[in-house]
Amino acid sequence: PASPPRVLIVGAGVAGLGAALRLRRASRRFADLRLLEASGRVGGRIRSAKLGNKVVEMGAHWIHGPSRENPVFRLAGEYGLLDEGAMSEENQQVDIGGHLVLPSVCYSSQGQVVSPGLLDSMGVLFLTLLEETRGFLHAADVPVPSVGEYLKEAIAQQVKEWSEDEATKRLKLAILNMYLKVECCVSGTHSMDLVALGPFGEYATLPGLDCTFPNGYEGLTERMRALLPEDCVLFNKVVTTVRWGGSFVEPITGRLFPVQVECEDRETFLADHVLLTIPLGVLKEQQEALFCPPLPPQKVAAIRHLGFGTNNKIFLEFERPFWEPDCQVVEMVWEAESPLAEPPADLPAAWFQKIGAFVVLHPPERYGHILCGFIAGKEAEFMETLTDAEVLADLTQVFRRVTGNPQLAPPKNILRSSWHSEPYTRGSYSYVAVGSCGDDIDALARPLPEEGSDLKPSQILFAGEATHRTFYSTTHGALLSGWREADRLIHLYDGSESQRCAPKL
Ligand code: 6YU
Repeated sequence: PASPPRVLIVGAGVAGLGAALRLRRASRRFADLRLLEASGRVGGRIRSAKLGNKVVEMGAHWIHGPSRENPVFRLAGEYGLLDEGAMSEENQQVDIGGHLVLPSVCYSSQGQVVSPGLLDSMGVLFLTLLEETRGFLHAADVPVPSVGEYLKEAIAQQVKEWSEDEATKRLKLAILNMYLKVECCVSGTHSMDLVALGPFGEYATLPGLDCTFPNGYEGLTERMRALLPEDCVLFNKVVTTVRWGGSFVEPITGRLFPVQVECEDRETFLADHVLLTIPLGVLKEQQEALFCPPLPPQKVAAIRHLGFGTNNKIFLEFERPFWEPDCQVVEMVWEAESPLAEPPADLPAAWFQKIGAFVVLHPPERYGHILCGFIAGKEAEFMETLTDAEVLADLTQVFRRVTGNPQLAPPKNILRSSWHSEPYTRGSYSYVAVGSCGDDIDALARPLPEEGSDLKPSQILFAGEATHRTFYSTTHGALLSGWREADRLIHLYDGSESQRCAPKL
C-alpha cells in the first residue's frame, strides 16, 4: 500500500494544534504528522502569565460570543476550563453584538469624574454610528474609504446639532475620542482611518456574554497539546524556507516529496503537505525570503494589503483600589482631544494618552486589585521601547492627575506585552485595511499550487486567524481555520472515511 501522507504543521498556536487534533482523530492515515514551533511553548498568541501569584492573559483575553456555535467555547467547556456562570444557558443567550459594556468610572484629564449621563449618551451615540458602518457591506459605493473617516464625518454632523456650552461640547468630543481609541484596540489598528469601511460589516459576532478562563486561557492549548503524542510537537524549530513544487528524495526510504522545509538550525523536513499557521505579521516581514518558488502575485498582494496592527496590554497591580468595588472599567478622557483634530504627535510626552480604558480584572477575590490597560498602534509600539520603570512613572502621573490625588500610591507591580517586538508574531492580530477586502482573506487562505496546476495539490495550506473571513482576529476564527485546512486534507485523501470517523467536534 502507498505510504501515508506526511503532514507538517508550522506553528503550534490554536490553529495548528486544532488542525493536528482534527487530522489525527479523523483517520489513522494521518499518523505521520508533526508540528514545527519556533518558540519553546505551545499557544502562540494565547499566553497566560503570572503577575505575583495571579494568572493574567498577555494575549487573547475573552472568549468572544461564548455559545454553542463557538468552537473555543465548546472545547473549553468539554475540558472543564470554564466556571458555572460562563457555562449557563442564560450567559450563552445574551447577545451583546460584539460590544462588551461593563460598569465603569470615567476620569477626565482635569481630575474630575465625568458625569455618567453624559458618558452613557456618548456611548450610545458612538455605538449607533459604529453600527451604521457595518451597513456598507453590500453597498455599491462607500462614501469614504475608512471606518474612521465615516465616524468623524458623522460626528462633525452631530456637533452642529449640539446646543450646550463650548466646554460641554469639548468634553463630549473628548469622550467620543476615547471610544475611538478603544475601538482601535478592538480592531488592533493604529487608527480607524486604516480600517476599510465596505468590508467592516463582514466580521461576525456570536451570541453569549464574553467570558474568561479562571485559570488561564493557556489551559486550552495545553490540553490540546496533551492530546497529541509526546513527540508530535518539535520546539525551537524556526522555519526559514519552504521549497515547494519540487521533487525531494528521502535518502533512507527513496520516497519523493514535493515540499522541503528548512529551519534556522539548518535541519530540513520533507513533506507531502505543509500547513502554515504563521501570523500575518511574520508573513508580511518574511514572505519574500520564506518561499521558493515565490508566492503567486495574488497571495503576495493579500499579505501586503490586509492589515496587522498592535494591541498591547499593561497590567498594573495596586495595593489598594482607587475605584469602587463594582467598577469593571476605568476610562480616561483627555479633554484637549477630539476626533476632529489631529492626535498628539509627541510620543515620549503623550504615548499614554492613547490608553482609552483599563479593564479591572474581576472578581477582586481572585485578582486583588489589577488594572489591564489596552493600548493600540504606534503608541503601543513606542511603549515597547520603554522600561517598566518609565511606564510605571508615566502612568503613576496619569492616575494622580485624573483622580486629583497627588499622593496616590504607585502600582506595586507591572507586567506588559510586547507583541510588535515578538519575532514570531510581529503585532497582535489582523484587520481588513483600506485597500483590501474579504476576497484578500480568501486569497490568503487558498492552498498552493493554485487550481488548474498539474502539480500535486495542497502542497502548502494556510490557516491562522488572518485566514478566516468572518472571525479574523479571534481564537475561534483561528481554530476554525485549522479545522478547515485539516478537512481539506481529509477530503483530498478520502472524503467517505472522514465522514465515518467524524471527530467529536
Ligand atoms: C479572542 C480575545 N484578544 C489580545 C491580544 C492579542 C490577541 N486575540 P498564533 O500566533 O497563536 O500561532 C502561530 C504560531 O506560529 C506561534 O506559536 C508562533 O511562535 C509560530 N511561528 C511563527 N513563525 C514561525 C516560524 N517561522 N516557524 C515556526 N513557527 C512559527 N482573540 O478570541 N479573544 O480577547 C483576544 C487578544 C493582545 C495578541 C488577541 C483575541 C487574538 C487571538 O489571540 C488570535 O487570533 C489567536 O490566538 C491566533 O491563533 P493562531 O494559531 O492563528 O496564531 C468589526 C470588527 C472588528 C474585528 N475585531 C473584533 C474582534 C476583537 C478581537 N479581540 C481581541 C481582543 C483581545 C483582547
